[in-house]
Amino acid sequence: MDLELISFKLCPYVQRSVITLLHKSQPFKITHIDLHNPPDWFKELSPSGQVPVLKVGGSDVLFESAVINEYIDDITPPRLHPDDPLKRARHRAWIEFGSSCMRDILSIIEAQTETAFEETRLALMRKLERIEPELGAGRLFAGDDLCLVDAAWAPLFMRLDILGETRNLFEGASLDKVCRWSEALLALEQVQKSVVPELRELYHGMIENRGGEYARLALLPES
Ligand SMILES: N[C@@H](CCC(=O)N[C@@H](CS)C(=O)NCC(=O)O)C(=O)O
Repeated sequence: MDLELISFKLCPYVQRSVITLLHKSQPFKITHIDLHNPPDWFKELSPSGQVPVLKVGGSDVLFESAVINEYIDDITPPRLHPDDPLKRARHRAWIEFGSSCMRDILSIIEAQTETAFEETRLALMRKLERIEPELGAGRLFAGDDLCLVDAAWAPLFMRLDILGETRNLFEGASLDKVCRWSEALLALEQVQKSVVPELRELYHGMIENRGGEYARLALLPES
């Protein structure tokens, strides 16, 4: 199957699909675009104007990371989604929840005051506390084998890890299992290889451009 993933180097949603493709050892081509100045062919291709987009067989087009990941999973057995319909629905729900946590990270980065920063940080911590009891004794979300929830959450943990280098975002939160899950995910080869080598620098650049309190306190040199 001829697969081409249209990407923006910083995009965590694209990264979800890259993790799944790498995990499945499925060959694919990746084409990075500049989302701030998207080429005309991309505007034609993507109904939402967003990445990821997956071109299949040169002509068919898929969009939305959760849908793309399910398609990749469907065509490359064995499945990473549970067979049981109720369990599968619950996994889909936690993937959606992961997307909402990803948006919370943007709110943290964009917070313009220390109070807003703290409010947005705590809002995300409260959400992570909701997934904590879902985690069992295994290393990953549903045991020791990777599932699509893992692929969806690893990009979020990678960004929290970078942000955490200069400010402890987990302060005051009871998230032992979430932290263990994050560590296990970030140690996986398919996760480490799912981003460009310069991701950290690009991410810092993006944070500085947003000009929030986090950038002022954690990244910019004191004047
Ligand atoms: N719900 C989408 C979200 C994708 C998304 O937000 N992509 C961002 C880049 S990380 C994007 O393309 N933004 C450009 C825009 O919204 O115009 C998914 O899961 O695929």
